[in-house]
Amino acid sequence: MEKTFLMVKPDGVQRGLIGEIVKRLEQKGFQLVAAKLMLMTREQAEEHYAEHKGKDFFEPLVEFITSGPVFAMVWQGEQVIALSRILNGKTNVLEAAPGTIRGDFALHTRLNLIHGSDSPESAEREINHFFKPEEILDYKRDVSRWL
Ligand code: RTP
Ligand code: MG
Repeated sequence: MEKTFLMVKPDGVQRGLIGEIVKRLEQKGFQLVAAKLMLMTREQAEEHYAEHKGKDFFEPLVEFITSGPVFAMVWQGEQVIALSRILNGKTNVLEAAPGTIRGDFALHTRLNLIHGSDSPESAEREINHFFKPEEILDYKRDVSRWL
């Protein structure tokens, strides 16, 4: 089953949107397999966003992402990498459609609430960057057992 790395950014944590974002991913049908609230170090942030090094938004981005706790998660499901990015919405605030997390809640292209891996290679790298293998759980969801 495909896995991806998703992270509520510091603005989402501060605005109390962790629950709203997790709810949307659960409702879509994805399964949460790891999660933790953490502070990203500058080194972690620079490595996480290495592809953007040299761009004008790199330094403000690193400042923003290290400014407070983030909620790091691993989700699994069919095509979760591409489908979760559709739930997140477009990066450009002017293109993020209503109904998406960014479209419904974000006012800014940088302060855009959520990160999602953009390819299978990024997902593997980012999951390994933020989680130890033993922090990622392998379990079956069976709602009928609990009702
Ligand atoms: P993410 O990596 O956070 O999931 O977002 P993304 O793929 O949609 O966007 P990406 O191009 O990877 O950019 C990473 C993050 O940098 C900030 N950004 N600011 N022009 C700007 O000011 C600008 N462009 C990008 C956003 O926080 C974006 O999510
Ligand atoms: Mg990206």
